[in-house]
Amino acid sequence: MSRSHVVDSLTATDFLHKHLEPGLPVVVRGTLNGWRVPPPWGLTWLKERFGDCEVPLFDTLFAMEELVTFGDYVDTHTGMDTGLDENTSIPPYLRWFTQQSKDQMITADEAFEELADYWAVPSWLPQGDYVFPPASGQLDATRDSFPARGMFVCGTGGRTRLHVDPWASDACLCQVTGDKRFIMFPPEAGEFLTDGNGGTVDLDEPDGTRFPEWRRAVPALDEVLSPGDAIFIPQGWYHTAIALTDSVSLTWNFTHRVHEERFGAYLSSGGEADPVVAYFMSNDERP
Ligand SMILES: O=C(O)CCC(=O)C(=O)O
Ligand SMILES: [Fe+2]
Repeated sequence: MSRSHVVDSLTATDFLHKHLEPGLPVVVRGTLNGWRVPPPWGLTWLKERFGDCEVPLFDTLFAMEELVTFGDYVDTHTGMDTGLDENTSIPPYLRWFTQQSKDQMITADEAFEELADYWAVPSWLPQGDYVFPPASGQLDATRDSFPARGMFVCGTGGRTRLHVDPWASDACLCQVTGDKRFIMFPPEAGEFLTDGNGGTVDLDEPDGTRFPEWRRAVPALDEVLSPGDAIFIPQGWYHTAIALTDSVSLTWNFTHRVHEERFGAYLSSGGEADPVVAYFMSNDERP
């Protein structure tokens, strides 16, 4: 496996030409260490701020299961300090998203407002020229809303099953607390990883009947993200993540102007009906 996708620093120009345009992932080590409150952010510190907030818990993909308080989640599902082994049960996953559809009741908007001064978007990401969310000026994920912008918290063993991100969009994930293993496959591996009916293999419990060739898919990236690291997840790449310790990440999705055509094709082939797309693309739905 080539490791050219792991770097210790990155310029905006290199990011644009070597990663964003061609759709190639990159892990940038330590790129968040200049934050006003540098990683790691302690779970106790977060609980002091947000302990009473109601937050949604999810399964290992994107199915919402229950609402609890942030404090209850931290008390119940983190701090075991057992280390990850085959006996570790899979805790639910706290995904606390800012507003991204008209009907969303629970949002992380106030929490993001409170944290806005404490962190910064990686310096290599574009500051403007986004087509999704649409904006004529600059956008900054610390202050502006993005699709799937959220704080992801999980105890050791928490995971996100293999998937491709929606909305024909790219994503950035900042690892704030703990270690998280990220495994990625290029879009071409879809031939082995999917069943042709919208199903993607669960690498933790692969169903060899539905996905007879899943073993032929070769990961192009298998890296542990530590506090201070960030990863770029290009559209179409299959990815799965597992928390090796209690973990906190900040993440959001976007489409830059260089992929305007791809996004246009997505919109005209039914994407416009997606509630998240509708929320961001129509002026009357957003505040
Ligand atoms: O950090 C994770 O658990 C996975 C993040 C991710 O892939 C997503 O939210 O789309
Ligand atoms: Fe994802």
